[in-house]
Amino acid sequence: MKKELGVALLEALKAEGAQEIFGLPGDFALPLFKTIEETGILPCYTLSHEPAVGFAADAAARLHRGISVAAVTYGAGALNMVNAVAAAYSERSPVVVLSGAPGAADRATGLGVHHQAKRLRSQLEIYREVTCAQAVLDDVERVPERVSHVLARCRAESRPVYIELPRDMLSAPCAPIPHQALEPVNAQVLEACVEEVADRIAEARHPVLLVGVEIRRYGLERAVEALVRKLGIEVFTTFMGRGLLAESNTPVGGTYMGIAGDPAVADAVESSDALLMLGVIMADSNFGPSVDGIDPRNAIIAADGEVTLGFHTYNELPLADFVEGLVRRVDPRTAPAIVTEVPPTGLIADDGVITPRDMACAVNDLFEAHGRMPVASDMGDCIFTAMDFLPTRLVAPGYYATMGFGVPAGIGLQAASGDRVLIVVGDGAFQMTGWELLNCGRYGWDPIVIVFNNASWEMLRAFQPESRFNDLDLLNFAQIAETLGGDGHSASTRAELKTALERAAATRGRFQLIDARMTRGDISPRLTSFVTGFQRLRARTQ
Ligand code: S1T
Ligand code: MG
Repeated sequence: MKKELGVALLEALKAEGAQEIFGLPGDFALPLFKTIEETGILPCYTLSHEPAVGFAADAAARLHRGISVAAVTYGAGALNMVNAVAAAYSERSPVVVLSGAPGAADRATGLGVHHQAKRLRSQLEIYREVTCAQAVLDDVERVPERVSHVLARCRAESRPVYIELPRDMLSAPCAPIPHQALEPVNAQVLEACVEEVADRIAEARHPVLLVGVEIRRYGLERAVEALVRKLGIEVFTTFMGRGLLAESNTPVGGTYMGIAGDPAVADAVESSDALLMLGVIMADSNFGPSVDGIDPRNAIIAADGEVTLGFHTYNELPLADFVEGLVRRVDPRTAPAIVTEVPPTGLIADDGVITPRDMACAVNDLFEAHGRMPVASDMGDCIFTAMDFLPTRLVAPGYYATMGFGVPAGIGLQAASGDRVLIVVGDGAFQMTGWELLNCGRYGWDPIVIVFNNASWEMLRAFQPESRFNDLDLLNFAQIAETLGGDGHSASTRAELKTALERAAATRGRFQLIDARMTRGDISPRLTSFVTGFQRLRARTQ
C-alpha cells in the first residue's frame, strides 16, 4: 500500500532504529519539516546552527549504537554541516543526513538557484566525500531500493549516509521502503580466521586486548565482556575508546596513550606478543604518541570489516561475527595480574588555582557523590583531562579532533538518553558552539557545563608557544550563561570549583555553567606528553 514519500521515509528511518531528528529547516526543507512536525513519527529538535545539528546527531547515534538523523536545508544548511558529518565519518558514527533540495520547478527556471554553489549537484558531490552511501530521491519508483540501500550501508559501516529530498517529492505516492538485510558472512573464512587467532592467543606469553570505538558502534561490549572473562587477559582502551566497557564489570586497565599515558599501560600494550585490537581506528591520535610503537607482527587488528594478523588480512569479516566466533572458540586462560590506572579523587578545596588535575579530582568527587554522568568533551585540554575522569560513557572527537563538538554533543546525549550530562569545553571551543545552550530551556535540557577558561587556545600554544594569536580575551562565561537561560557559577579557586559543582548538581531544570578560571600555560601532563609524542612522530617522518 503506497504512502506519501515523506511518511514512508520517516517510517523507514524509525524502523531502522532512529529515535529522533536534529534539524534546522530552510526553504527547500519546509515541506520535509512540515511532514516531520505533523506526523510526529520521530521527535525533532531544532538547534541554532547546522554544525550543532550534525554534532548532536553524531552523539545521539553513538549513544544509541544506531542511526540518528540530521535534517537540514539545501546549500547554506547542508554545507554548513559538512565538518560535523566529516567528524562522524572519521569516528564511525551512523548519522543519516537528510537534506531538502530544489524541486523540478526550481531547476526549470534556467536561473541560478538560491543556495546553489558551483552546480546543483555540487552538494551531492561534496557529501560523497563524508558519507559511505548517497541517495537522491528524484524518482519515486526508485525510492524504496535507494533508501533501503543507504540505510543498510549506514548500519553495516557505522558511517554517515546522505539522502537528498527535492521539496516537491514529499507527497509523491511511494511504495513501502523495505529493510535490507546485511550480506551473510562467509562461514569458512570466519572459521579459518577465528582458528588462527585463537591459536595465536593460546600460544602467546602475554596476550593483551585493546578495544576501540567499533565495539560500541556495533553493540559488542557484552560480547567483549564475555571474551575478557573467558580469556582472563588484560584489557585497555584506546584514546578514542575511553569509557568503553564503563557500564560492565570488566576490569579495564586504563587508556593506552603511548608516552601521553600511564607508562605501565604503554608497557603492557607495546610489549604484548599477541595484541588483539578489537574495533580500533588506526589513527595518529590513537597511536601517534607511542613510545616504541606496536610491532605489527604481534598485532591482530579486527576493525572496519577486516581482520589483519601480522602481514595478512581476512576480508569481509564483520566485527560482530568475529568477536562472537572468538568467544565460542577460545580456551579459557587464568587471569593474570591486572594493570589498572587509578583516576584522581579527593580535591583539596583550598584557595589554590585550578589545575587540570584538580578538575579531574573535582569531577570524580562529584561522580562518587552523585553517580557517574555521561560526558561530552570538546577538543582542547578538556579531552585530555577527561581521560582522568572515572570511566563513564564518553563522547569526544578523539580522532577527527574538531572543536565545537562538546556542547551540541552534550545536548544530543541528553535529548537521546534523558540523562543529565556533563559537558567539558575550552573557552575557545565554547565561542564556536557554546551558544547552543540557549535551546536547553525549550526542551528542558539541563546539562552541567564546565568551561576550562584559560583565555587561550592553549593546545595550540603547547605546539607553538611563541605565537601571540593564542591569547584570547578573558570572557565572563558565568554572565553569558544567565543570558542564555541557565545559571552561571564563577570559580577561580579549588574551593569555589567544589562549591560550584555541588550547587550545579543540586539544581535541575536549567543548565548549569561553571566558568572555571585556569592559568595560561598550565596544561595536563597528558597533553604535554601528547604534544611531545606528535613532535617525535613528525621528527621521525621528516
Ligand atoms: N578549528 C576547529 C573547528 N577545530 C580545531 N581542532 C582547530 C580549529 C585547531 C585547534 C586545536 S586545539 C585549538 C584549536 C584552535 C585551541 C582550543 O582552545 P580551547 O577550546 O580554549 O581549549 P584549550 O585552551 O584547552 O586548548 C587542535 C590542535 O586541532
Ligand atoms: Mg582555552
